[in-house]
Amino acid sequence: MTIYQNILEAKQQGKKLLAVLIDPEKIVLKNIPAFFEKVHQSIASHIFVGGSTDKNNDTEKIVSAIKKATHLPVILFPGDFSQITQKADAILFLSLLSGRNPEYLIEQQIKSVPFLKNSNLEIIPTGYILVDGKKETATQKVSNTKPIAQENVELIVNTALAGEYSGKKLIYLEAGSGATEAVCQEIITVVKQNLSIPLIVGGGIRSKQQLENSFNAGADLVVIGTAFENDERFFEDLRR
Ligand code: 1GP
Repeated sequence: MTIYQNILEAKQQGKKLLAVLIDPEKIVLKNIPAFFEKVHQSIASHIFVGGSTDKNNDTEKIVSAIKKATHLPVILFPGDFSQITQKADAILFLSLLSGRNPEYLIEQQIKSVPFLKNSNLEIIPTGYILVDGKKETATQKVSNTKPIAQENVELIVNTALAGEYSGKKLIYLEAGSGATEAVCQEIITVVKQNLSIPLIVGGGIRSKQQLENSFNAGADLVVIGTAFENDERFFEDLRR
């Protein structure tokens, strides 16, 4: 079964998924085995790897070490095509639908083709929607795009549906890494009501309560990075 089929099945069964986001610029290689001991005691089901930038080109090295440390699916969440490595299991093939920068709507995707066309990576077309998390995030700066205001619910819903109608297999609602305000429950609920494909939510989720709120509002998969980077004891709150 593919990783995507697994996500679809979980959605159908109402089983909620949690991805731990690892930023190759922020994790120390030698700490990976100990980090994963904690991951494995938690409800984490997926590992996302990526960041807005990877200045030292560490992604491949980090992904290789992660693959040795875990059997959880490892999915690339790349800031640009240079972060693609064959060592992962799958890639979120992202289009930044909230922005109007062709570089992140189609250029980066074209540049990634030589790395993908002969690879074994499972490619998962994903509509990526940045909403305002009340903090200028790295995604915003790097992509030179504006997030959608959380008040503009209709635009967020229509953007998500435009993604689904264009054939995206996932929609990722993103408040931005380290966001002050996570995506609010109302938005998650309305997007979920309109969407048929699985919904990912991330950015600024720091507590078990916030995680549960996002799940209850309709997120099929939640992504958390910063809260684990700041304090690995957070894994203990999320024991399986
Ligand atoms: C960022 O959605 C992810 O792309 C996770 O955000 O780092 O704020 O958890 P945090």
